[in-house]
Amino acid sequence: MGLTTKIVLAMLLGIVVGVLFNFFETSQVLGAGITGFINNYLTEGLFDIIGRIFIASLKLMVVPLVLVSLICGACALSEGSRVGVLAGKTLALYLLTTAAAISLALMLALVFQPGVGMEGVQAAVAFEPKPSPSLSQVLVDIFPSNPVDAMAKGNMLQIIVFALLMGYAIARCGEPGRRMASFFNDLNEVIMRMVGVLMVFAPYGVFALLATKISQLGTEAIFQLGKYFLVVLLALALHGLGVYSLLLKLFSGLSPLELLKKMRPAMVFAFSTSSSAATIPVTLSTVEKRLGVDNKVAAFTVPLGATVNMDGTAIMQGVATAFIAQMYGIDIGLSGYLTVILTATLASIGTAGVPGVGLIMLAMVLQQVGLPLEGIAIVMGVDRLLDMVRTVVNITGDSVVTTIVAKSEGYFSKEVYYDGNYDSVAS
Ligand code: DAS
Repeated sequence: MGLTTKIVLAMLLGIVVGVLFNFFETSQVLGAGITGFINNYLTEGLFDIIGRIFIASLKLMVVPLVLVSLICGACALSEGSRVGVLAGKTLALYLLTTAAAISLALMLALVFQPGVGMEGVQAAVAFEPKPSPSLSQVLVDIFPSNPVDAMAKGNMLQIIVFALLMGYAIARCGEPGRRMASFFNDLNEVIMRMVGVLMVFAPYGVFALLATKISQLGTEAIFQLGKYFLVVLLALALHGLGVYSLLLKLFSGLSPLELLKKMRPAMVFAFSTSSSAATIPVTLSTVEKRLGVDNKVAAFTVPLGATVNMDGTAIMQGVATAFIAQMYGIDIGLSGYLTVILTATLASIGTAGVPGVGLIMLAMVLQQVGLPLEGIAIVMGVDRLLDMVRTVVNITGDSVVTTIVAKSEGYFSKEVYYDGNYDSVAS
């Protein structure tokens, strides 16, 4: 049985076990003793430990992989004259898809009115808004003042900037540059092999993470906020399956179904970890080895996308903003919704792809249009499961744009894309 099949089966088993544990917890059908054992020794014990080790093992590889593969990619691309065009296309498509995502979300929320009649809903938990950075600070923060600090903190945008600069310099450094390029290409092979070694443990990590997360979901909150929950899911499905398929067909002529089938391992990782950043090693390996995208492009577009391209998150922000406005009976008007689209699109640039970052960005959006931040405390109750689903949309969007840009720039293999190889996640 291939690794992808094992990962998908582990996901399904984790969900089933999580739902069962959730049922035991809420119904107490097994009695306090057994339920307590399950909580203490499994979901908050063994499974929690395995899940946290699994995420740590993924994060372990993110910085070295992004740094080295991007230095290799930037060095190789710098020999050509299309670096600027490639970067421009990538950024334009990322911003365009994010703006489209939040516009779709706002339209659906205005049609289905999930917040109307919700005036009496109480907050599930208190939400302490964290100070959100100003736009100018976000732009300044993109440039590292200390590359070691950037790597230590996993500041993806700063690592990308440093790697692009180093790769560009290596390409213009004669014999020393050729030696360095050879070294980094060899090191990239080793790091990809390390990712492959860690992938062996993936099924256990995916199972443990999902069994824990699903068992701890507040199902009562999902019923109370059912309409909000369903509108977000509908928008995520329409964008993830409709908009991306349309873009892929229009801009590359490639089969959307093939991409979705081959992206399964990365989607399962995104769903299990709720972190685009932690999923970078799998997204990178998948688009290169299964979609036929050249490392020169993927090494730039995938880490960049994990940081600046969060269509799923933008969708949640669009629906949540309309939901909160409706719940409090505040009409922010067309200008308010246009401000939401602009703010959410720009807000996604400066925030890392980690669990729950969407709510922090939502605070920025609500502040911009004068809506009460207390509304976040309401939607937080169902945000955990929505975070898992929207992270899948986030990385899928990264992969679609990566494929479109790679094909348009000639750094793409159609044979690999259609080769029917559904199993080499990271070899
Ligand atoms: N979990 C975030 C990500 O990694 C998305 C979010 O919080 O909305 O993409």
